[in-house]
Amino acid sequence: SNSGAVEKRRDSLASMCDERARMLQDQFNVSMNHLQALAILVNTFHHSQTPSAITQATFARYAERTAFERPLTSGVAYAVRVTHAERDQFERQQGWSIKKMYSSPSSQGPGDAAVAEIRGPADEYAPVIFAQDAYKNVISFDMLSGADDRENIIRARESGKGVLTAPFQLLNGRLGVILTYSVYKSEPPANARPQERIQAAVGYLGGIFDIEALVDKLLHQLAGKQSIMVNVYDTTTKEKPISMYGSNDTGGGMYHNSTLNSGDPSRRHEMHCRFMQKP
Ligand code: WA2
Repeated sequence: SNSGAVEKRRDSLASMCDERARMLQDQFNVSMNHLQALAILVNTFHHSQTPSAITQATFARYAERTAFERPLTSGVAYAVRVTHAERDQFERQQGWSIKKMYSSPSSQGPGDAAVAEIRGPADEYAPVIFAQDAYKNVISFDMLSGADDRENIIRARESGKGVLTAPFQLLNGRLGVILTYSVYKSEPPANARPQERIQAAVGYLGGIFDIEALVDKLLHQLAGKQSIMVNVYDTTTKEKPISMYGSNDTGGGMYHNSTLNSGDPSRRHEMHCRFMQKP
């Protein structure tokens, strides 16, 4: 019967969409676990040894050689916590000064320019000191000076968990999301209070997810990719979904919604799939 055919088509769309969502989620999980291991590596070889056993060159080489372990990331970067009192000495040691991320106040959103005026010097900074080669242009930029990075760092260090930004425009002009793990001087107990975690934080490891390029690559590995159209959204704000992948999710007809779990409970994501051709 005709309704039987529709049913069959709906089932096939659902299973293709769920398969893609599961694959994306698995690759995201794998990438996330490896970022956490990299945060431990930085703790062990940078913060627990004097002098540090990591330089930009060794970090970049290690990150490049283990990139296959983080299939959805296009790079990693490490920002270190520097207090205002430590700033001068830190800058002398590095041979560069800490820079603000966006020179134009308009990119910080309306109203912030005036706030920045009266705020004066920040009480702490998070300049990037190590980065995978593709992102070495972000070295010396204060990650607390950009709204999305700042919020992520603050959530990461008080939770001790991996946290994710909404999609936003990166310094290189591309759309991305950042996954951040805080690095602690010594690992706080599992039941530590946020205040104890904040105090113990010494730096922040970030994985850069270039969603557009990497989801595309992933989906191309699947058979039948020509037959369905995939869109991925950040639906944290239900009324204002942010497109992360895909275009023109329009037209009526049948579609399937597969949920994605990023492991960050304060963010929601969905995958929407449609057939390219009408039956
Ligand atoms: N990394 C690369 N490009 C960016 C960026 C970023 N953040 N923000 C804007 N453009 C070191 O969470 C800590 C990386 C931030 C991590």
